[in-house]
Parts: sequence; C-alpha cells; structure tokens
Amino acid sequence: MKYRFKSYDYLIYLISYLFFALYIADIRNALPFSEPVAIPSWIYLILAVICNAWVLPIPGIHPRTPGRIEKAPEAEEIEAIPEKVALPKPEKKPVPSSKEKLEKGLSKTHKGFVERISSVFRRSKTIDANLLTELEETLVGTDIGVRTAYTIFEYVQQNVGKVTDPEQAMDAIKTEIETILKKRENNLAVPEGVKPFVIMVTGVNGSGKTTTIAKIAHRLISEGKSVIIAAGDTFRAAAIEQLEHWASKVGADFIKSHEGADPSSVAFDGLQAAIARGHDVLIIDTAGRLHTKENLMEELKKTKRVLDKKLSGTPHEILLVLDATIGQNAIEQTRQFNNALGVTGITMTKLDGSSKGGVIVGIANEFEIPIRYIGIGEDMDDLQPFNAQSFVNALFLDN
Ligand SMILES: Nc1nc2c(ncn2[C@@H]2O[C@H](COP(=O)(O)OP(=O)(O)OP(=O)(O)O)[C@@H](O)[C@H]2O)c(=O)[nH]1
Ligand SMILES: [Mg+2]
Repeated sequence: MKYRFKSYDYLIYLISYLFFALYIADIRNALPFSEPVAIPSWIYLILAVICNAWVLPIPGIHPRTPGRIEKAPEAEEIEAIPEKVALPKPEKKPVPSSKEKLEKGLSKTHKGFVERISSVFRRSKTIDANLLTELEETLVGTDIGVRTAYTIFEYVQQNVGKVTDPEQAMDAIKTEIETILKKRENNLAVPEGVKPFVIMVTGVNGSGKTTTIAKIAHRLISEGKSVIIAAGDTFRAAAIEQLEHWASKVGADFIKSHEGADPSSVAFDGLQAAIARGHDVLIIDTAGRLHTKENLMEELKKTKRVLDKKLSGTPHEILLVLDATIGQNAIEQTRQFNNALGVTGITMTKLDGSSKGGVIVGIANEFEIPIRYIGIGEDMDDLQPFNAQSFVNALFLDN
C-alpha cells in the first residue's frame, strides 16, 4: 500500500518517543525536571501512543489513508484510460463536380450517338467511298434528324482531302457538332432593370416542366433573386400540389387557383402579385395535356396575350421544355410550339436517362432558338446552363 508521510509526521514520531521516555522516567520517578502540577504517568503513555498512532499507516483509520488522499495521484497510479476505439469514419461520398455529372449524364447518348459513328471508322483504316456511304447511313440513323445528318456528312465529305485517318474524321465531326451547338449557347440571364422578369414554361405533358421550374427557381434564389411561381397548369389538382410543394421547398412565393380554372387568369394573378410584392422573377407553369393539341396551343397563346396586355413585353421568355428520351420527336415538338408561340429558349431534360440526346444537335441546327439549360438528373442541382464546349467534350469522352 502506498502511504505518503508529510514532513511534520517525522516530528510527531519523535515527540511520541519523547512522551514515551517521559512515561518511563515518570514511573521510575526519574524525571529530569520537577513537574509544576503532578501529571499521572499514564497521561505521558497515552500521549506517546496517540502521537505514534498518528504516524502509523493504519488503513481506514488514519486520516491520510489512500482512500482520502488529498494530493493528486501520481501518474503511475492512474489506471490508463482505455483509448477510444477508433471507429471507422463514415466514408464521405465525394460530391461529383458539374463536369463529372455532365459526363455521367451524357454517357448513354455517347453510346447511342458517338459510339455508333466511331464504330464506322473502326471498321476501316482509310476514308474511302465505302466508308463514306456507311457514315452517311449511320448519321441518318441517329437522333439528330436527317437535315443535320447531312450537314455533318457534307462537312466530312468536303474535308476528305484534309482528313486522312479515322481519328481525324472523328475530330472533324466533333468540331462540326460544336460549331452547330455553339450558335445556340446563350444562357438565360435576368436583365438589369426588368422587374418582374417573366418566364412562361411550356412543353408537352411529362417533359419535365414542373421540375425544371423548381430547378430554375432554386438557381435564381441562390443567386439572390426573389421568385414567384404561378400554377398555370390547372388541368390536374395534383399538378398544382406538386408545384406548391416545390415552391415551398426552394423558397419561392406561390400563386394558385382551383383545378380547372382558366390558366391565363392564374398567369394574370401571378403577374399582378409579382408586381405588387416586388419579386424579381415570375415563372409560370402551363399544362402539357389538353384535349387536343389545337386546344393546348390556343390556351397558351391566350396566356401569352393576357400577360402582354397586363405588362407589355411579357412574357420575356417562352421556355420550351423538351424530353431527350423522345429523340427525334423533339424536333417536331419544337416546330409546333415555336410556330404557335415563338419559343425564346429551350431546356432539354432527362439527358441522363436517354441514349437519344443527340437530338439536341438537330434542334440546334434547325432552329435559331437558344438552348438555355440541360437537365441531367432529378436533383435541384441537376440543371446546368448549356455550354457547347463542355457538352461536346463530355459527349465525346470515351468512358
Ligand atoms: N432523370 C431525370 N428525370 C427528370 C429530369 N427532369 C424531369 N425529370 C422527371 O420527369 C418526370 C416528369 O417531370 P414533371 O416536371 O412532372 O413534368 P411536367 O412536364 O411538369 O409533367 P406534366 O405536369 O404532367 O405535364 C418527373 O419524375 C421528374 O422527376 C431530368 O433531367 N432527369
Ligand atoms: Mg407539370
């Protein structure tokens, strides 16, 4: 047992022997001094015993037994605190960059478009008439549309003298596609001094209008703009609820009416509210499903007219949302919506789920309409402003 003496303990120990000596001397009547008062000898003995006992380390009795140590224990006395078992750190999933997302999103279209073309060149080492015929057939068979297939084919044909090997030919195709897309690169920007900036979102049912509205609102709000969304798709109550859910999720103001209400009146109310509440941007959802296409276009035209009447120049943007999974049909849809409304911008959604995304090249080639955004997933951050160079690099990447 560890026991620690204090310095005065030694003194008490000595005193105990002094008292003991006094006791012995007293019982023998040999005290070296005369007692002023007669003290019985047993008093000396008791004092000797008390002083001695004080110094003796008797556990549980002595005031400084180890159980009541006043001083901090020595390091060696402290039981080692078991080190915390190092738990394996939960692996943080690395957040993919927008470039990685784009590359992943376009991997299916890479297979359905770029790989089909490059396989033609893999079969032949020289660029001869046979290869050109095969290339022509392959291009026409992709989702870019016949007209664009010939634009690209003719470009390769014209360069046959300069292009000698298949790799160069693929590069030439890539360059031509980038040239086509570059012309349509013009991102949606809210101009200074235009308030509210009005975006009317159109497209057939299921193309991704409502989610795209949420994604755009999310982007604009994160840039510091205040956004109000109007539920102009009154065709289904569920469509209104879906949009309301998104609006509250992204922090946008919201205007709605009842199911079956006149969409143009909702757009009107939305514009009125945007002005009154001082919002920077109004985004109007529209129905994609009406009894007939004629009906749908007339409805949309009416909404456009009503907005312009309320505030001249609105809507500033008529954004057509196209679903990449429908391939070439998107070209025909663009034609119809553009003829009826004068589309000012395109968003192509679901590129991540489609091998038919090559259609974007056809649309860029056939219509002078800017491609504003591309959708490459269902998350709010999966809407990217369109950039021709990044798009083509990701599309042609062999992964
Ligand atoms: N994978 C993927 N899914 C998307 C993308 N954009 C939209 N979607 C999904 O497509 C489905 C339809 O989207 P909505 O936004 O409801 O389409 P809508 O055009 O509003 O449809 P209606 O209101 O019925 O006319 C939803 O499940 C979306 O999550 C995208 O870029 N990638
Ligand atoms: Mg919708």
